[in-house]
Amino acid sequence: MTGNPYLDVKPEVAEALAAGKPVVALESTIISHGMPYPQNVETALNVENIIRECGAVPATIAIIGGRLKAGLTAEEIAYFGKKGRAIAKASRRDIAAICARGEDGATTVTTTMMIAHMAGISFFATGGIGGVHRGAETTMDISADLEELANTPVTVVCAGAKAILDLKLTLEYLETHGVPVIGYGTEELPAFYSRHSGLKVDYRMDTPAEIAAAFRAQRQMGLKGGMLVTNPIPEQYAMDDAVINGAIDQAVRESVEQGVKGKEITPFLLARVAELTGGDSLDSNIQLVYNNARLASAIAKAYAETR
Ligand code: PSU
Ligand code: MN
Repeated sequence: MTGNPYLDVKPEVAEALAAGKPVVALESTIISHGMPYPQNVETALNVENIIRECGAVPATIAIIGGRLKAGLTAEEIAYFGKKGRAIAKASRRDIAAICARGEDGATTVTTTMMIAHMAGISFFATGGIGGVHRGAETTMDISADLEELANTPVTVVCAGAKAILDLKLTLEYLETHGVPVIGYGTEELPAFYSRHSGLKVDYRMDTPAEIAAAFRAQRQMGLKGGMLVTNPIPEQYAMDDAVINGAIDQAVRESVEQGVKGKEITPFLLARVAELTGGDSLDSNIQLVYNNARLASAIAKAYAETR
C-alpha cells in the first residue's frame, strides 16, 4: 500500500481495505487470454457485480501503462477484453520489465496474487489455476502459479485445474511446497469442467467460516504462502467427462505436434478446447467463475467479521 511507486489501488478498494471490509481480487489473463470477446468483458463485469451483491468489493487486477492496478474501471476491463491476446501475459518474471517500459500486462494467477498482496487483499476468485503440465518430466513446464501459492499469503478460490494438466503431479508439487488444498464440500479434487478427478484434496471444508479460520491460523502462525480452495462446478453446468476429456486429449496432441511452447501453451490449449467443444465449455467456464466469486466473497466476509 505504501512505498510501492508502481501500485495504484482504486479508491473504492482502498477505502474498503482501510475499513476492514471484504475485498475480492480477480485476474485479467482470464479476460484477455482465457475467454473470447465479447463474452470475456460481459463475464468480467458480471463477476464484479456478483461480488458486490454478495457484500464485498471487487478488485480486478492488471498492469496498465506500467502501473500495477488493484481495481479497474469498466472501461479498463473493456479495453483488456477487446485487446485480448495482443496484451502480454504477465507472470512473475515479466512484471519488472513491463512496468519499467510502461507497457500493459494481463495478470495471471501468479501476478494477481502478487499485486493483491501488495495492495493488502487476501482473497482472490478465478476459474482454473496453472499447474504441472502433462509431460513435465521432460519439458519441466510447471506453472509459476504453484510457486506463488507457496510464497504469497493469498487464498485462491478456483474450480480445480483443467485436465490439460497432470493433476496428480500438480498435487504432489503443492504438497512438497506446503500449500494446503481444500475441497469445498468435497473430498475429491474437482477438475474444472468436471466435478471429478479421482484424486483427493487435503481437507474437506463445508463452510466459508471454516476456510477463513484456517487462513487466519496460517497468518497468525506467520507461515508463508497461501491456500488453494477448490470449488466444484455446479452439477447442472458440469460437462460430460468423455466429451471434455476427448477435446482435451486432442488439444494436447495438437500442441505437441505444432511445437507450442512456454507461456503460449496454456492459452493455446484453452482456446482449442473451447473450439472443439463449441459454446458448451465456455458456458460452463463462465458459470464456474460466478460460483467461485460467490464463495470467495463469503470467505472474505467471514474473515472480516472475525477480525
Ligand atoms: N487455466 C484456466 N484458465 C485460465 C488460466 C489457466 O483454466 O485462464 C490462466 C490463468 O491466468 C493462469 C495462467 O494463471 O493461465 C497459467 O498460465 P501458465 O500455465 O503459463 O503458467
Ligand atoms: Mn508454463
